[in-house]
Amino acid sequence: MKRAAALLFLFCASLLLSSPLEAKEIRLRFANFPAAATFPCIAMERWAAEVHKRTAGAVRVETFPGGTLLDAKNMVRGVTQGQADIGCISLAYHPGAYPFLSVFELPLGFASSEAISAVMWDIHAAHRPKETSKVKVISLFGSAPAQIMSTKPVRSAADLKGLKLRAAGTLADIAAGFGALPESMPQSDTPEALQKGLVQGVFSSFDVLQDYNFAESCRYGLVVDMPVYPFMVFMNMKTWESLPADVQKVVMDLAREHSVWTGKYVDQHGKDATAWSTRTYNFSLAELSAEEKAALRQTVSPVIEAWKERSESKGVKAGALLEDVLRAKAEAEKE
Ligand code: DTR
Repeated sequence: MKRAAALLFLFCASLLLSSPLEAKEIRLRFANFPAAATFPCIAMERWAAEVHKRTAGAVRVETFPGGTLLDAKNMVRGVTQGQADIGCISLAYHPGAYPFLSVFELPLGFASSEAISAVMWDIHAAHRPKETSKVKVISLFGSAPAQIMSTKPVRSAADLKGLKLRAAGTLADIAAGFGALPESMPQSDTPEALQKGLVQGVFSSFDVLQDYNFAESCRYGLVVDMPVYPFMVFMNMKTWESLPADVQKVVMDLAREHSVWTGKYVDQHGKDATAWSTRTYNFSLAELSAEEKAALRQTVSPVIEAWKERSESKGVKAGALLEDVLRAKAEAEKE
């Protein structure tokens, strides 16, 4: 009997010894709305690979691009209700929901996504606004500055008047500000709108020329260097709290670095996509002079006052926030 008990004990011990540290694999479901080739999804795949690597395989991230798990409209509700552990949104699709973070939709003259993505992370980390308190923010980045892509020749600010443009959020107000006719819709609805002639162009960053093949219909482009579209990647709070401390550390150590990585990627990819469009579809690109860009920004500056009123009515110290952002911008653009 004693012998049997000893053998049973040794067997159990060997079992325990062989795998006590191999904790059960953590599986995270990451939902995203645009097509897999687009920069928000390229960033998602990079984040998944980095987390898997940096946790020595303890965490496996399943990615769901193209709205295959949650689309743009249902992303926030779906993640907070646990249909996915992680989600990505373009803040411009949620007017009024982010009175603090929508400061990054304003015409503040950021020249690159790399710079604004660093500033977005630092300002959010410093202020920790109420609007994101129910989720865990794990990355913040911008698209590259928005430009004009058009089915009609556009070479000057005057050519923008009366142009039916796809846009979203404050960028739609800005398009109206320079006399265009904005049609607000998620990026994923734009291909159909172009095909049906509902819009004559797109007001977004140039990466979509290639990633959504918009260059096939939009053979003309105008560099206006208007604001970026800000994005937020966030985790369900229960999922976050369920993660072991060492995994939480990996995620937060990655956060700012990955936000800037995404900015660098989309800045370069926009340039590559423009070159690809010229090679593939003889895409014709014009650019406003620095003076014309400044004049256009002045024309649309009333959106800043309108934002201040809206955000102050929701408890945001808008003036102080704007000063902080412009100070951080000057620092970031020095780097
Ligand atoms: N147009 C903006 C931002 C944006 C730029 N590139 C992509 C690619 C996929 C989705 C969105 C974007 C927007 O609609 O958010």
